[in-house]
Amino acid sequence: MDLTPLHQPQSVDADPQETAEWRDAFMALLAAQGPARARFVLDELARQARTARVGWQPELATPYVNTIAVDRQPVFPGDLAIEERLASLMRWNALAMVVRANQAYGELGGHIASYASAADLFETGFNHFFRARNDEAGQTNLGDLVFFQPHSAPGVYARAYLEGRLSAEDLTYYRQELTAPAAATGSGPRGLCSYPHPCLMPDFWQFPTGSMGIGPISSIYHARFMRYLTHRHLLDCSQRKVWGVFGDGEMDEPESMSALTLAAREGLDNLVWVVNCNLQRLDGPVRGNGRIIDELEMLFAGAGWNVIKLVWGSDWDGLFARDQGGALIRAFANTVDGQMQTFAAKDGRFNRDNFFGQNAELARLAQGMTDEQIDRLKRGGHDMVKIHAAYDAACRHQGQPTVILAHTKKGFGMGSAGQGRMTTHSQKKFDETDLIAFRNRFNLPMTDEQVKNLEFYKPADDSAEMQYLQAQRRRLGGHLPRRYTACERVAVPEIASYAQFALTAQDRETSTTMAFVRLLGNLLKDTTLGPRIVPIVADEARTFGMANLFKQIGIYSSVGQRYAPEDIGSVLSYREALDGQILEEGISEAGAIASWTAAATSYSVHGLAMLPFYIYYSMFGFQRVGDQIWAAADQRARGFLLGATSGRTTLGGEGLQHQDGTSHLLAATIPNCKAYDPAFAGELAVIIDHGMREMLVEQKDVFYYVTVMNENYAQPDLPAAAVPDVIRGCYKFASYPGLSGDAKSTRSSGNVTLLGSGAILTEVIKAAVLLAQQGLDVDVFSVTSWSELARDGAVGETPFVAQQLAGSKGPIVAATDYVRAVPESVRGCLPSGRRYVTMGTDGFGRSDTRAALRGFFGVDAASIVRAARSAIGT
Ligand SMILES: Cc1ncc(C[n+]2csc(CCOP(=O)(O)OP(=O)(O)O)c2C)c(N)n1
Repeated sequence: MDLTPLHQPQSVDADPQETAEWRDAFMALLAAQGPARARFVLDELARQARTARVGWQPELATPYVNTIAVDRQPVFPGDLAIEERLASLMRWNALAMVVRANQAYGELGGHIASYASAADLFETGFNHFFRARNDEAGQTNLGDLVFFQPHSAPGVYARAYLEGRLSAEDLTYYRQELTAPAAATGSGPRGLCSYPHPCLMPDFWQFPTGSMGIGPISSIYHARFMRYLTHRHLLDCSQRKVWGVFGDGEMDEPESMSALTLAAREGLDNLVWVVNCNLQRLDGPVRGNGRIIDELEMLFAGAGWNVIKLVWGSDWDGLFARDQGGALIRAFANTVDGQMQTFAAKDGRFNRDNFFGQNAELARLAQGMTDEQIDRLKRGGHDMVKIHAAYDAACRHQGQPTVILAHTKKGFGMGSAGQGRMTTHSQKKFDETDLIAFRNRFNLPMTDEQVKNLEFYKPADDSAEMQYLQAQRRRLGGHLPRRYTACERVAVPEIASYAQFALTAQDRETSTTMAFVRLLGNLLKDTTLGPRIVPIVADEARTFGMANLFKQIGIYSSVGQRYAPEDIGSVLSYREALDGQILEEGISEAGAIASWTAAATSYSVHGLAMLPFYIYYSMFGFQRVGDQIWAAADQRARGFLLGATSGRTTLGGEGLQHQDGTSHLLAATIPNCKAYDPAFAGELAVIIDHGMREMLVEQKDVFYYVTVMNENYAQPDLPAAAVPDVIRGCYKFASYPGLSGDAKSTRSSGNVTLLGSGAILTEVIKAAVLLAQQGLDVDVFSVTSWSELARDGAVGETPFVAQQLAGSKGPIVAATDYVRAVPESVRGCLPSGRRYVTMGTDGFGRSDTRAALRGFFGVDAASIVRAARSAIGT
């Protein structure tokens, strides 16, 4: 469907005389009675039209002009001239940083054009709106959350340089994080990471945005999580805002779009997006043959957002005022973005001939303007007065999130070197003429020599500019971005108080999923820890037997429950509440993981440690939203991911798309993710307990991925001695001495060592019994974490797994419900000289019974017996 009104057929005016009468009547009404009455009458007419079914729909797109009329603009509260001079300096320092890095090492990359388009959008925020966390006078004001467009990072560094937070030397190590002296010695200039990465600059960046789309969705769920904290009386976030500056090309990402309706439904008026509509992405125009601003306006308005179009700068005000006949609006309605980009790339003369030259009315408007003036006509996103008006309106708007669609030029001010050019995204080389032109364009107080040497420029501390810069930030609470980590420890109850049922399970039959749910229910009752727990589901709570939690702790809803649930009389009835604790995200894994990230980083973003448990179909985790998990890892998340119904053969019936055999492989690639595949409830309890202590008490930046299964089987007691080994990844489960056919003889006919994890450990145990019956001595080890064993093996002198297996004998056979690469990951860590055979579930899943699937993939007891016999050569 083409959304641009440009392509809608123009209806023919059959009776201009009559049309004029209607128009005059409406204008008279507006003049006499004002806009409120005018809106009422329009609504009434619309109602009539609907009743009569005339088939009329109002256009969602408004004309290509500013939403905020000139007479509604507040007075600009700052010193415009100083702010413009400061912005020019940031532009220069950002440019110099990138060009210098690339002069030294051409491979380093970096971007200039994006920040060139976004500088005024950033600067107006920094000077007037973005509030920093402030801990002065014994009071903590936690400030706003700001998401920065990633490839505009040089601009944020450039500001931090003027603010005195980064040195000129630091800037010279942009994109040289390893070469910078601080990397080797811990002091001196530090390297600046390419994009916002809290992992790499943990005192600076708060939110990773480098992968397009993740910043936008994350910002929505952070804003929603602030509401959750407020409504649950954990932390008052009611005065704080979430700002996000994103690209217009970035809006094409499914993640950018997928939570728009959630933001509107939740009435997130604490959220402001600024979409930098420079009309270009990397390769070319975002919508060459349409208009991205119109398209986004319709999309956001349809989703329920407050939309502010910020299209033209102040120097257009006079033109619009003189344009009584509406020639400009008509001309814009016929100008597609590809053409608008060409206008950006060309000079004033070209624009006079080709834009204003389209007809006599337009030409008249441009009369009296020099080519230079035409060239300097600003788009809205480059005019701080207009930007301020838009931000101010966004801050005051209530009941809806706001998006500001800011029209800019990509590579603004880069002249012939890049402004509006198709190739500008990656432009990072400037010759001397271009540099001098840039200096002149922005009136930089620098000599030719300084410019050619790409010197960074910083005015004296006592200059009016620097005084102003610092004063504005002081007023807003201090500098940002800045990342904090201080938060109070949360006490974790003794394991026996909540997990004794799992530690001494006495062979009762249950699944690890059920054990997890019971464990979670118990933890929720702890008066200290319980309120900090955030259970998260993506419409699978019933699948995992969690429906009892609906009643117990409620599902969070910002409006409570406005209906009587069908099952109101049931003890498990569906209960939504303002202070509900469960985040039920519906069928959006992207939303649920964004929600998890917000909770998992609350310790840093809000100074309040929360503990999220997101439980999901394991196949729809790393495989589906792996990049978001990677970003959460970058943001140093602390929390639990529970991959339920995991294992390619343990989840019978569901088939290829649902059966997960790879999540442990993917989890192992994330450095701060500890992944476990426990077989038994006792192991699970020990793992969760240890994880909670690492995250909440020791405050380590780790998160846990734990797989849980839906297969019921006998749950043995966990011996206390095994506890530390469960955490390290492997413990001896049992020995099965070979049984001779002759009762008097105890001589074994060989040895074999079996390793297993998750539900497949039960097959391994069955195989051990069979092998023992055949006269073999068998040792069985439960591997709780292949990746922890492999990591230990990569650094330790004698790998832990080798120590564990030292007392065992014979070939080693390992089986899991995951691809063979998972157990293969420890091959290099095993005791030397032992044969190692791995069995796994490579290939596509199938729908059938567990038994059939395990036979098919060769991970059932019979297959393990065969593999063991073949390994020992019998
Ligand atoms: C998921 C993802 N895909 C691709 C990229 C590579 N990339 C970086 S910037 C960019 C273009 C961005 O265009 P836009 O959002 O319009 O921002 P602009 O630079 O034009 O302001 C692309 C494709 C990325 N960073 N993330």
